[in-house]
Amino acid sequence: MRTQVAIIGAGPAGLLLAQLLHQRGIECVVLEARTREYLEQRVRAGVLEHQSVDILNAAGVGARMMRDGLPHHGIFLHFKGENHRIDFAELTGKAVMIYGQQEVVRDLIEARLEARQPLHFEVEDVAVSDFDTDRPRVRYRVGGQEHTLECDFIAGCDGFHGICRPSIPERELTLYERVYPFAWLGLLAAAPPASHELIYANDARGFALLSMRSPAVSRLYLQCLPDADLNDWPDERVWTELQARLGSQLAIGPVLQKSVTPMRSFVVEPMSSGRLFLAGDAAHIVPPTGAKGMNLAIADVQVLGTALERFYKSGSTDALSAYSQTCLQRVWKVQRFSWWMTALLHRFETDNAFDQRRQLAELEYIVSSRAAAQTLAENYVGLPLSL
Ligand code: RFL
Ligand code: PHB
Repeated sequence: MRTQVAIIGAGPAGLLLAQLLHQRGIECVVLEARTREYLEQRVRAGVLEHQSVDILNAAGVGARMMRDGLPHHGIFLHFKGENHRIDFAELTGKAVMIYGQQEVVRDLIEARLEARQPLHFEVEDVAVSDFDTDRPRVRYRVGGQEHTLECDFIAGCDGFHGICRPSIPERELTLYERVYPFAWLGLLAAAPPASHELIYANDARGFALLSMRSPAVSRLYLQCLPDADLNDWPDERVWTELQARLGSQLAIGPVLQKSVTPMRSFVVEPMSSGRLFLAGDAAHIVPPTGAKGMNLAIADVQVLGTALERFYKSGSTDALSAYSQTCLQRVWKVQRFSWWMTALLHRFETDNAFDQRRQLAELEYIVSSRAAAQTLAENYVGLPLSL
């Protein structure tokens, strides 16, 4: 079997890349380890930067997002018992869109299957090789049958725990990593959100976040220990803790999903090796405080899609050679922002009273200085792709 681009992983990165290539008349095959049902149920990110919205619309998969997504023109920072609004519209002229990652994934899967383009689920033992030549190969198994796919390029969109990054010789890569001494306990609840915009809370008991998926479904997060056991967090305890940290009268409803997510910052350099290109979580992880993970995945494949288009149109490999450098410039700025939001809002076990006062002073500065608020706002709505 032959194709032009073999895409490993059907998360936002892999599926969007497939759609961008299909629009440009470039053939690809998508290989995914999980089932379609699993991908469409997996509750993860919820915030799309304004340019992610533009990219999804231009890719022709934005109709449901524009109908059901919630445009947000600001967020609240909550500290010392009060909410302070950061007005994105006024500070940047832009907005973000609340639309669940699994909805983005659902729209992309539907577009791919409707176009009758190859997307294989429950693929096993994927192995990539020969990407140091111009005939890379992907071996895999589906339903007990072995397959070999020959291609021009491989896109490693298989997430943080995928096989593509570890297939690159170790000596070629430099890893940058920071693991945080806390995690997020996430709750999806059938309860109307207590605020029409997100609330990010810095509280003496730890960070909390109120987000949402619709006017009837709340998405809530609590800072917890990295090894937190869900058995220690019955629903009632979670609600009590959320109320205390967010200082809002939350509407309580049935818990649809509860999970613990560890927090890390991670970057691999370079994001490519020969004809293998890494995109999304396969190349970098951010702590979720800045709401950037899915947006970085979208930005990466926008750059990769354009570079592949250039190659197939003109034979030029310039944009492909620059892919890693182009992405990393922006990735590091987004890493900085995600780290900064995390440091601003969480309690660190090494913090003393001085650090807590310093955090509060920074929050007070942000909500009282237009320059400081604008810095937060322009990063949150999303830095331009060319930065
Ligand atoms: P994904 O979504 O992990 O997709 C990778 C896919 O590859 C498959 N795979 C394989 N397939 C074949 N063979 C193999 N050997 C394979 N190994 C893996 C996997 O099954 C999977 O389907 O990576 P991608 O596409 O790079 O997308 C990245 C995003 O998923 C991630 O960054 C975000 O979810 C992070 N994130 C957030 N990002 C945002 O932009 N805004 C947010 O508000 C936000 N909130 C969050 C988040 C992540 C969270 N969790 C649970 C990690 C909130 C949370 C709680
Ligand atoms: C979410 O709605 O899941 C969400 C929102 C903002 C974040 C992280 C996650 O910073």
